[in-house]
Amino acid sequence: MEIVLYGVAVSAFVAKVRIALDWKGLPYREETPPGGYGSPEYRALVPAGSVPGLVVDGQAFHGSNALVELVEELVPAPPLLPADPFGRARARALLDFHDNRVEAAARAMFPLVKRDWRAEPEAVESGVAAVEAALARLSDLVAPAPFHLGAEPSIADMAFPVTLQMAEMMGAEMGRPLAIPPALDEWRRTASALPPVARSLGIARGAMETWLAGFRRG
Ligand SMILES: N[C@@H](CCC(=O)N[C@@H](CS)C(=O)NCC(=O)O)C(=O)O
Repeated sequence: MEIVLYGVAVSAFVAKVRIALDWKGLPYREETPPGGYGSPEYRALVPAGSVPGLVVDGQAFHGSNALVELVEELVPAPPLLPADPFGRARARALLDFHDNRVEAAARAMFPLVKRDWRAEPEAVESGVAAVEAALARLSDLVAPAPFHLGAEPSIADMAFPVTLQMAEMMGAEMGRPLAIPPALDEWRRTASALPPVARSLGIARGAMETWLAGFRRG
């Protein structure tokens, strides 16, 4: 199988799929979308134009959760999802919570960093507080032991650390540190130490540092 992952290093959605591929030990090549995401050149390869995109033996796929499920079905071990239907449903719901609550709130901080955020302290406060509210909801939803779905890690753990790091770095940049609920501390440390997660955290950290430096005003 020839696998190409199209992505950008700051993206938590791309990280989710890179982590899934690394978890399986699948060989793949990672490339940035030619012409940038959404460009005609990239859409010729991945018609959706979004990242992550995955091309498997010439066939293009998109949507990070569909890509995770594809990887899981192509290579079942080691698993990314629990074996039982209830656990799988919980994992999918947590992925949805990650994408639509936590990542969505973290993503809303990007335009703030680009603007003159010093002139908009209320916007900074509400941007960071929105991520904290999503994390408070998450901590009510889960009881990590040590992972969200029990003793074994799943993609429902692995998807979060890059997003948390991204929000933390933007909060710190704007002088409003993000507070992560203490109940999630140990889970976060354990999930972050999984080697594929640690690798993507490193990739995303470097890319975020470069991105943040690009908007830093003297
Ligand atoms: N639901 C998509 C979201 C991915 C996403 O929003 N990707 C952004 C970059 S982080 C993107 O490609 N935006 C451009 C576009 O959608 O055309 C997924 O899970 O893959």
